[in-house]
Amino acid sequence: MAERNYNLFTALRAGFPSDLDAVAIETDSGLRYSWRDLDRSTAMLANLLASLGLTAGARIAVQVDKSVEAMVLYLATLRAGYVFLPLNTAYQADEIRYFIGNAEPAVVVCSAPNFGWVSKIAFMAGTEYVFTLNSDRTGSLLDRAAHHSDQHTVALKQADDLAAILYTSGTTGRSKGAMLSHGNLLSNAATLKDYWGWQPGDVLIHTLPIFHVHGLFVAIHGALLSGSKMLWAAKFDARKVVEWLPRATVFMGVPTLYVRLLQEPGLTAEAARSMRLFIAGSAPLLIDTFNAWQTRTGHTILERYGMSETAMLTSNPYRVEDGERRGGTVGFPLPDVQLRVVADSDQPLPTAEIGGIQVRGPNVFQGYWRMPEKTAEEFTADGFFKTGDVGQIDARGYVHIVGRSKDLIISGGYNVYPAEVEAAINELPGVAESAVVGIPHADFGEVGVAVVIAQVGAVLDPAQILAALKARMAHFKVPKHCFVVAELPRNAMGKVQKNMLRAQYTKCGDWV
Ligand code: MLC
Ligand code: AMP
Repeated sequence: MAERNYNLFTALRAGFPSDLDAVAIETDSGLRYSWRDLDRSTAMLANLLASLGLTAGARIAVQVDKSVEAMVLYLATLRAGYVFLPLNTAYQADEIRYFIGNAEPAVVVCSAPNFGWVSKIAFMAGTEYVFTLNSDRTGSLLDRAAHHSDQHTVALKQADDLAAILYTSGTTGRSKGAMLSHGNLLSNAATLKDYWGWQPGDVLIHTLPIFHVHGLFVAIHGALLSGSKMLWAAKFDARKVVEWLPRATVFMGVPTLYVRLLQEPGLTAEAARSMRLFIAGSAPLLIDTFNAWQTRTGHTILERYGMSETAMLTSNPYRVEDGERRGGTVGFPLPDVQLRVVADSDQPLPTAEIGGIQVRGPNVFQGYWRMPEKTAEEFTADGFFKTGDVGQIDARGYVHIVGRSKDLIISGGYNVYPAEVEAAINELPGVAESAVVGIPHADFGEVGVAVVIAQVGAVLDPAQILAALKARMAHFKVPKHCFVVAELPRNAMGKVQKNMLRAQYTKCGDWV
């Protein structure tokens, strides 16, 4: 009997419709891709990767603008059996140097304008190949792939072979690479396909970036696994989404996208008539947004909860028979996910009590790349992963997220780790100490505010501090406001009391 191939690509390919000439993707720049185009272009790129003589488990690191070709590169990496490592396009040289140094990718793909500095970093780190890929379908990657066959036999993979590494920051120290296997991703995609009722004929509006779980896995796997068409935007544009709504059935986004869509006068029940599902996640969806959406469109947003290490964990029900879709909750644990709320001792807590959220299931990652001690710390003796989120399960079984034990700001769906920003501020000349806290923000949900103490005799300019940060780190991590103060509030142990800072500066979210 032929050995079963657990390669995720095999499952995604099996979802393609029988009519390969049907349109699979339509872009905001007027391009159309058929299912056959996707099949052939993934084969050509997979053949290119296979021709490079890479070792098993080789990482393909990719920092490129969103395009269908970038998605094809992800699929081709799966198909060829290598490990995909997507990187946020906002990352600057220091950040990229760390990721490439840590992951040691055999191949790096970047945009042509960044080739100079990215290739320098990559070659210094021992990367063998650096290709370019631009959002207008140019670059050395596609030039090279053009010489390869459009037939390719999918690489044989076991369920626990790695498919992707997603870097996620830590509360202390540098980012950790979450290792996700073909089995992790496939089990989650299959569960969501069923739970959210994905079907051929669905049309997904895809506007999220494709370097994180939400846009890369949840959205793309959902559409491909069910042979559904995508309306593909290189960047989120509220007006474009409203224009597309009458042709679509599914939309997914971080809460900021819903907030921005609500500002569009064209968002009406009539415009959303063909839609069957609006999904939100990656950050808390405010109940006001949930209610306003229901009033304006007649649709109830389905909120779900997940993370890089686990893909999706919980979801509000899609089908009426599964229960009511409730705002302010992230719904029930997905069918194959075990979720518990525990005390500090890791002992499960009774209903409605607040504690740490721990999870176990086929979707939970394989560990942090080359960090066995860190991995061991994040799992309990009985195999549950400690999410770092704090929540409760109510009497009806709905999970509520009430906070985080990790010092983390989620801004417009991007994670910002105060420790990383504080370390960068503290390195600036004249800075004695700093604290970064998250405050509410109407558009991004939450934004960072930096509170800084100068060294004795030094004079600091808040605007210069922010400018210095923008020169060295992804801009979404840079606090939206900075204050230079004489002292920070501390507790008896001398620890900075971030909750007091948050309370003190919370109002400035209104004017940043
Ligand atoms: C952009 N900026 C941000 C920001 N996005 N600042 C804070 N937080 C953000 N999320 C900065 C820009 O660098 C710019 O600064 C300024 O804000 C204005 O930018 P903009 O034009 O308004 O931003 P825009 O390009 O429209 O981007 C906003 C956005 C984007 C919401 C569309 O952030 C986005 O696509 N977010 C989605 C992130 C996502 O996919 N998360 C999923 C993670 S997966 P300057 O200084 O440069 O002018 C996950 C697991 C799970 O969490 O459960 O899903
Ligand atoms: P990331 O590390 O980027 O994958 O971010 C994962 C984190 O996003 C989770 O640990 C949660 O803190 C948060 N998150 C994801 N979905 C939700 C949600 N629906 N509500 C609140 N927080 C969420």
